[in-house]
Amino acid sequence: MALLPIYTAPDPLLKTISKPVEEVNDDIRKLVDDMFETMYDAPGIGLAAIQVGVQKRVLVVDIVGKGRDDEAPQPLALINPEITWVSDDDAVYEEGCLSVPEHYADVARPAEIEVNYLDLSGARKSLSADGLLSTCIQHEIDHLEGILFLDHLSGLKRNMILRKLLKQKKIAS
Ligand code: K1U
Ligand code: ZN
Repeated sequence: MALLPIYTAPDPLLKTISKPVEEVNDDIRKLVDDMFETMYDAPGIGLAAIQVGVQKRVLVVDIVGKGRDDEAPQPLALINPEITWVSDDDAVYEEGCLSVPEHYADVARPAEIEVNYLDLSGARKSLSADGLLSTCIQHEIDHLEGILFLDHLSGLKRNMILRKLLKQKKIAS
C-alpha cells in the first residue's frame, strides 16, 4: 500500500468530471487500497479518487475510522456510484474536506439517499444511507462531478476561503 498526495483547492483538477471505471481489476483494487491508507492517515472519513489525482469514478468512506476501541472500522468502496433516490427532507452537517484544509462549513443535503455502485469484485450493489454516511457519500460523489462543498456556500464565503487557501499555498511554496 502507498500514501498518495492529496490535491488541494484551488487546483483545477478538482473541478474536472471523473470518468467511469470500465473494468474492476487489480489496478482499481490497488487504487482503492492506497486511497484507504491515505484517508485513514489524513485522517478523514471519505476520499474520492480525483483528490489523489486519479480521474476515475471511485470513492472510499469509513465514518467509524480506525483505532477506535469501541467500534470496528467500516470501510466501504464505491465504484461508478449513482444516486437513485433522495429524501425530500434535508440534513445539515458541518463539512470539512481534505482538499480544503482547515476550513469547515454547514451544508444542507438530502437526509437519506439510495445509491447503486459496483463493489471491488465488480458486482452491482445498492445501499441506503442516512446520517453522516449519507452526507459523506454525497460529498464524495460531488467530487466526481468536480464539485466542492465550497460550491454549496454563498459566493462571498467561497471566495473568502479560496483566497485564504491561495495565500497559504503561496506562503508554502
Ligand atoms: O475530503 C474529503 O472528501 C473527506 C472529508 C469527508 C467529509 C467530512 C465531513 C462531512 C462530509 C464529508 C473528510 O473526511 S474531512 C475530515 C473529517 O471530517 C474528519 C476527520 C477525522 C475524524 C472525523 C472527521
Ligand atoms: Zn472533500
